[in-house]
Amino acid sequence: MQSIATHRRAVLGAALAAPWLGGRASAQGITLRSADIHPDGYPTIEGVKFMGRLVEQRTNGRIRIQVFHSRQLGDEKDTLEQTRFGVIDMTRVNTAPLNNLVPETLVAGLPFLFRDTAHMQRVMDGPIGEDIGKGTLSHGLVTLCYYDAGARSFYTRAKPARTPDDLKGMKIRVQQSDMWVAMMRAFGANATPLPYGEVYSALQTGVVDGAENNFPSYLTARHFEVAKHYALTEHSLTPEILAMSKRSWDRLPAADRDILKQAAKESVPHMRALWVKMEEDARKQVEAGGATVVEADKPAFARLVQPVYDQFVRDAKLRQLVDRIREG
Ligand code: GTR
Repeated sequence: MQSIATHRRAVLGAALAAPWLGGRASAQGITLRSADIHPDGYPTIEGVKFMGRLVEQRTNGRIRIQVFHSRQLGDEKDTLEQTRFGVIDMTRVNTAPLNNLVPETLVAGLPFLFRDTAHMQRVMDGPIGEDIGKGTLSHGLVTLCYYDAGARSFYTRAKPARTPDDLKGMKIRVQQSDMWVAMMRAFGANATPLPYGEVYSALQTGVVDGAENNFPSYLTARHFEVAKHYALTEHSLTPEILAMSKRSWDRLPAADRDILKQAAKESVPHMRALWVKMEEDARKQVEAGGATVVEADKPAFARLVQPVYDQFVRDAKLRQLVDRIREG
């Protein structure tokens, strides 16, 4: 067993010798830097902070996690790149910005695949989630755990998207993923992929006619101020991923990796409890703030998604994942 002091010296030496290493090592220990686009207090941020407290306790303060919220380190595509190359150590992103790089991740966002939240959680917490997560490894990322992101629904400026007909010809902002672009096409809309940080002004100026997201994001990004019609299409239950840089991971001893992995796992129920509460609160707040929430014809949307599956679930690996999810 390596002593802590030896480990510290090794880490410190490595950090000095390799400036690309994200983890800041000092005589006091290692600080892992973690990125998120959401504001402080958002359940994903609180999940990672909770994980950080566990890690700090279990390593006697030797390893800490510092969370950079509110896009301080950039939008999700940027923080993913930085994490892959070890400039930062961890990032919490949605599955969508990983889709083009790691096709397994697109499965988790497929429209109307998960039957409900319990199904999504069971799948992502079990062997299927693990298999999806393995796909990130060869791209420099270790998937630590999945967090909830609720159901995504459409919100629009002029009128609610109750049916696919309402969406016809509308420009809808989507995340930067080819699968999400195809999903909009299947629903009859025109997709405009944009980073999250640009959505508010795109909605405000009419560059797009609408977007889609869960209630907590609709609230905290203030999109409800500029696109007031929220229709409960609930077309995707795509979860969030907490990923660590493989470069940072590889230089930690196995015992520390176990501590990180276990703490990430334990942060999931904490995050989920906060999420449930925030979903309810956010809905109330956007309604109080002038947004209207209406029911949508979900079966009419669900009937249109086959082309997305035909285009993206082609090879045997992805087909198997989808089949296992459906059976699960
Ligand atoms: C949120 C999600 C973010 C990001 C954002 C978006 O629900 O938490 O990670 O994916 O949506 O639409 O860009």
